[in-house]
Amino acid sequence: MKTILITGAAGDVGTHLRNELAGRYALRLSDIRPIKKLAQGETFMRGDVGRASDMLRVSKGVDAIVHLGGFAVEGPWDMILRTNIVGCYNIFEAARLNGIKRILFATSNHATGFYRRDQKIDHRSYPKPDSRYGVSKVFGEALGSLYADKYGMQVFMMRIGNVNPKPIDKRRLSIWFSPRDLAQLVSIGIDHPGIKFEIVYGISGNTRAWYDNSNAARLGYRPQDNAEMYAAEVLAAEKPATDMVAELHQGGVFCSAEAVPNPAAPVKAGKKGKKKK
Ligand code: 15L
Repeated sequence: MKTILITGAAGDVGTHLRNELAGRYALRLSDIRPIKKLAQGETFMRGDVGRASDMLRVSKGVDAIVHLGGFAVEGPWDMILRTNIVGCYNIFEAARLNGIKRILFATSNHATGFYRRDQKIDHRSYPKPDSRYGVSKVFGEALGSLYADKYGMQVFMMRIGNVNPKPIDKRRLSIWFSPRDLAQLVSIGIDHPGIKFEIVYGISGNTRAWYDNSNAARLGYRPQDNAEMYAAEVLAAEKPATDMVAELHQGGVFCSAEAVPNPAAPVKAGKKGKKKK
């Protein structure tokens, strides 16, 4: 059984992935936050992506790395710089020094978020980041390309939409990524024998997708879910648009805001609305 390191494993995507991949791989989980409850086949090693020595230590001896660690939304530059840019460098460099060939990187729909919603893009589309966060994901894609070409690493770039049990609003009907489709795509990234450097979109088989995901299909990806089955319910709850920059572009509010709340973050006590997860 392969041993897979998941960085940022305490986060939302990491938590879904752990559940879905249980029993298929031995999972080494790493995060700056503690993970106390471990399932069978899981081990935990605390690590800060911003510290090169931590990344060297946590990645030793694994077969592949799924790098989810870092800041998950738009936020302050010093935070993005340390966790997403320096952090991304640290994990690629640790992989190279430890002789780990295969690395999967959670890039994002926000690497291309300034494409308009009436445009269809694919894995060859030029990046159009919508935020400092999006820029950090483009940096990760460029770094992965360098490590593939220069050091022969096998690099799998997933431009992830929104991982959630259900799509949460109109924009997410286009970019929803169900947990089981996430697991399928990640397994392709880990096990496909022919990966050199690939970019794929991390979305389910959504009718309203803005992406031509034929590169993922070529590698065997067959999504089982489609956000359309939730469309009536989601659209009925949708509030009229007020931010036209957000409304026109694929990245939504990342295109207009200086900080974006994490849609998966727990709602604080006393605040209106329900916890999303
Ligand atoms: C992302 O890249 C974020 O990590 C996630 O929290 C969501 O905001 C998602 O994009 C999205 O666009 O919904």
